[in-house]
Amino acid sequence: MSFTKGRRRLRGRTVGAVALAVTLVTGGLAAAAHGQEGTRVSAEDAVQAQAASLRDLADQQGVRMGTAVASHLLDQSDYRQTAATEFNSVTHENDLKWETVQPQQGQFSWSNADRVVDFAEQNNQMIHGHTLVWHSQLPSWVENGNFSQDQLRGVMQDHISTTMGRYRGQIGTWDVVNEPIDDNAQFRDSVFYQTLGQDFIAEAFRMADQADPSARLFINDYNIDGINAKSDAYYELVRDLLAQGVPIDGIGFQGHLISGQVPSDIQQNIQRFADLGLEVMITELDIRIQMPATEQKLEQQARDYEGVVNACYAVSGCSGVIVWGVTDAHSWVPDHFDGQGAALPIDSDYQQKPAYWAIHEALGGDPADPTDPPTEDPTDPPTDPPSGDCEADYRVTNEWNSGFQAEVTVTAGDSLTGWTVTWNLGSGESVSHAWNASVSSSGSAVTATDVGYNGTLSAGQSTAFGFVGNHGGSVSTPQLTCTSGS
Ligand code: 9MR
Repeated sequence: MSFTKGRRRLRGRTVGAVALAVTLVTGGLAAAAHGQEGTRVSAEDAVQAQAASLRDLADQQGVRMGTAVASHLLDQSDYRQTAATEFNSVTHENDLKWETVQPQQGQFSWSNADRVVDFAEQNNQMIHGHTLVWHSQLPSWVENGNFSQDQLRGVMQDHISTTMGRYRGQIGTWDVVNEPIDDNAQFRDSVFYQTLGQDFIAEAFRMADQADPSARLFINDYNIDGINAKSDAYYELVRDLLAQGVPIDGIGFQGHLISGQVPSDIQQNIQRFADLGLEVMITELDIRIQMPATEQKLEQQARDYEGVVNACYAVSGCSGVIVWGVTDAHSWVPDHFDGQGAALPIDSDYQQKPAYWAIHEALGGDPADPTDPPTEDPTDPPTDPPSGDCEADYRVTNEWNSGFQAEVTVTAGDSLTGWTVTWNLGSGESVSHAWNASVSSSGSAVTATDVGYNGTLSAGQSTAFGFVGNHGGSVSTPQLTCTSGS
């Protein structure tokens, strides 16, 4: 992925000034709901009213900019509007966890999880599924079930296949195993580890791959954002899993961070996992502050967000960032860390904070002067609608000994419901895993189609999918054909 770098002009801006500008931007997150329509608008602020949302910018760059949502808050219009406008991806904060989905053995309860999935579909958003096998928020019938090895395998199999099966084709990426290593860099002493040993991880991934072969499968944890003993343990673990042929596609760095203490080697750490051929995602980003939040602390937080987001977007194998909550009012942080809070880019009144603008700028936006055209990067996908049905732009984003990763950006000519991209593989090439598209091959001919949520595009709108492939010595540059319909 390549990014246009905007200029940072907001450094001297006061929080109050940012807040005023915010009210006027993009209908001001939830400005209409706050009855702000009558606010007087200065010339400078009127210009700012044209600033793009984070979602617009992320879509233009073909990256994920997501948020965690709670189904019960979707009743609130401010919340709904902001979740839909600012983010191109959602994650269930709690509604897809084992204790919610299968509180009693064999009794599945989908209403809360379905609400979030329906919301994402209505708003044409990606969904990152969180989570299948985790020691926490696990019902007692699993934790204290005294199951034999075979019984626990059966329990895992049933939970994974039923949950993933329900959302097959709707949820594109999944945290299959969450937090299996503890803070001492040892396997966590969960019921899964006690009963099945470390192989429970490989087994869970194989079960998930069977349940939905087109989903991208992640392992996910906190305190692995920088290079340390715990992330080293993950590095060894995933290298091992890959060597065994376990179908693991990615690793999530949760990114629950403290302002002023963000590890300086995040990019290097992302890079080493990407070099293994894995997709990396920052899955639960929040950067907490010791309260009260002062202007200075919020500026520090903005620099911290900028550092993390840029670290991800600088590495082609890092597909995006998900923040853990829509606004500070919905963050888990104040309930869990005494005296700390204000951890998200949007505050409790739906006003954008300096951190918001830092992300905005990292995504190529410049809220201080949105009329400035961004510096063109020749590798950026075209912005003019193509003349035919659609156009597909192919880019190799990573390459190693015998493998490579590529990204294809589909841009609609006229509005489309469904798309199909075809191309021919070069000699010795094959496709192993794909994401955000359903990919099949017959001989050297490859066909990729949308996966539902990314099939509807308006004229000029783009979406991206990717895949990891093998090559026989060099990577070819194919000619692609894009047609409407899937
Ligand atoms: O944000 C979630 C919070 O509402 C729950 O009380 C908590 C219970 O463990 O889980 C929080 O989400 C966690 C996520 O599922 C896994 N990574 C750490 C997150 C923050 O605790």
